[in-house]
Amino acid sequence: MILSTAIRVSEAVREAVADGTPLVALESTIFTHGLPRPINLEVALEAEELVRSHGAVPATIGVLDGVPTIGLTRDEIQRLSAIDEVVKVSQRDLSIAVVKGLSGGTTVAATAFLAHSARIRVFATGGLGGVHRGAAESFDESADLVTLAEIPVLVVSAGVKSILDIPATLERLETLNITVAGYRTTRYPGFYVADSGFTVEHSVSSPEEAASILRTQDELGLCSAVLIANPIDEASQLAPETHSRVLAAALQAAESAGVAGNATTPFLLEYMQRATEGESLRVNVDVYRGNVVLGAEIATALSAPR
Ligand code: PSU
Ligand code: MN
Repeated sequence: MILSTAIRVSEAVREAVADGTPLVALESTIFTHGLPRPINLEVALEAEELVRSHGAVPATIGVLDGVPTIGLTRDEIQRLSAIDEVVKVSQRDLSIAVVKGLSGGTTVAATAFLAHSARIRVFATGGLGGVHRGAAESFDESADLVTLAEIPVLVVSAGVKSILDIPATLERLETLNITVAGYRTTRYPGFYVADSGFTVEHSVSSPEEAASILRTQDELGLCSAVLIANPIDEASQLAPETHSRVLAAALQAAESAGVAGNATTPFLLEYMQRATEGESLRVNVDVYRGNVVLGAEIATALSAPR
């Protein structure tokens, strides 16, 4: 494993990589910025448990006191989840966080980058960053997309949140050569809802098939990510009418408040939580659980002898 001395890899993760034990990377922005306290910590720890109970080793990734860490311990996750000055660390922020000794939640971009540096192949998250509405003028597009164009990791997500411009995000995924497949569907998921109203061309039918696609990317010498878009069960989704109504209000509120840049995603998420009296939060957590389980299944399939 070629790793910079600036990066710390836990013993558990080192061993799992060396032994070929299935590993699933988990991001930390989801619990530093995406979810409110105290549920943020509960969800972060539960995600690790879900990975374990599905036969894989979790590697929660974040930056603690200026140290990018792959495989945060339970205590470290707890600390990171409770720091008031915690920053949101995307890939470009990593070096600054190290130099300044900051603690931060790593975004999908930074997490994918760090996971890859430790040879972790599978990463489960809730929703990806994408193209924001109005991006044609604001240029606000998540660095997640750019990073995934050049990091060969398999990411399980429930698509992107409908707070973003979904069709524009799908176009950018295509431009950036990021492989996308729906899990048992060609309807692209809308995070809170099973169907965003947009489609993808391909679907995969099993964890084994998803794992085969990643292996084949390697064999072909492709180095972009594989995105598996895993929809929430229709029975657990946010009611589509509620979803459209609250979404419109959240977008309006962000515009009136003049929210911009990387504060936009946390603002809209918090607004949706308040406006649905926690229902969007329940769905958010359910979506994440589903992705973590599928991530563990894919990691297991990837480690199985062929
Ligand atoms: N989408 C969610 N919840 C989140 C995020 C996205 O549903 O917490 C976080 C992820 O960590 C993602 C980041 O990588 O926001 C994207 O932020 P930005 O658009 O500033 O790149
Ligand atoms: Mn942005």
